[in-house]
Amino acid sequence: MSVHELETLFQDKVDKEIKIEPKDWMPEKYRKTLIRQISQHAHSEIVGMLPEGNWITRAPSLKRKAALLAKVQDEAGHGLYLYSAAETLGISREEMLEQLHNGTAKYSSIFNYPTLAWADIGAIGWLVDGAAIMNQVPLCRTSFGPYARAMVRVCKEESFHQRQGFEILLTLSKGNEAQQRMAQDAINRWWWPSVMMFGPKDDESPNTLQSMKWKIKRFTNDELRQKFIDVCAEQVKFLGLMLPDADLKWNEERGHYDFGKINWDEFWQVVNGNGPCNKQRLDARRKAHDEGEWVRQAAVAYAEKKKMKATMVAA
Ligand code: BYC
Repeated sequence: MSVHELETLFQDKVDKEIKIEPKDWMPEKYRKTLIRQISQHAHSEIVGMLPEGNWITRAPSLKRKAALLAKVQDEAGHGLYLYSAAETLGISREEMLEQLHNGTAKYSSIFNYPTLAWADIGAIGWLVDGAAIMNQVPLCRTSFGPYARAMVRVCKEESFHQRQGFEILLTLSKGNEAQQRMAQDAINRWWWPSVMMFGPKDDESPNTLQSMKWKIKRFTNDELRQKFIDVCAEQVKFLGLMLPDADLKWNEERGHYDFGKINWDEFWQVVNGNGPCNKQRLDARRKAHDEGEWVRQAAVAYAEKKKMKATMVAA
């Protein structure tokens, strides 16, 4: 069969909602796009543990500490499922980690902002996990089987994360004046970076068109961003707090909220390594990787020992 015929067959499968599995024929660019997106997603989960991990020792109660610890552990699990899904496409975990550590692979811009107060943990849960769910629920129907299946469990856990964040902010919003101010300040700092998480506007997103055709993406960046803004504009009313956007206004005609200008210059600065915490985050990941070297060596040595014993028994 010619490549053209294979490509037609492939697209036909995608159009019929038949999942693509690792051993199926796929266009090289489809494989590359998925490796790029899934590994970026995995790195985001792993780097995403750092801003929240910062507050585990300082959570205000045992209950909050246990919930935060569980959430951060969930993120580690998500990273591992995603690395495994990417490995089925023919890239090794070592290669993906090398790309993260040498700065050639991206991870979500959002994790390059600092967590300055306890309320930031609430804002991350509500806004960052809220944005993640908005983006990830459609990924449960993405065309590549292992990615879609990994997303089902990830989304279940993310919805618990989102609720714990909202509940932290709700508690603070019912507290004293200082607590209310802390909650509002966290929302002010996390709102716009969360809106940017969905990626560049559609007319500046080089990958969207093809990814939609291959059903890797089910909605465009702008469609998901608008859904997120519509949901948050309503939810914030329950908190009695505000989103920091003077132009946020319901538009009857569009059936959506209008919103203010996004600072795309800030977004690209952060994506290109110049955000407030980019250096700190990468340094922390490299250090953890170096310090874990002995664990990897021990695991390999143990596996070899076990294999040798099994061969001796068989002989
Ligand atoms: N940050 O053509 P585009 C989570 C890059 S949630 C950095 O639209 P695409 C978590 C993009 O990679 C966060 N870079 O790309 C939550 C591309 O560059 P390259 C992770 C970004 O792929 C709570 C270029 O800009 N979620 O993990 O069609 C706690 C042009 O963009 C960003 C996912 O990764 C950004 N925000 O669409 C803990 C979800 N946005 O690669 C953890 C899966 C764009 O061409 N990923 N770029 O050099 C996706 O759905 C899509 O990859 C995106 C971007 C919507 C993010």
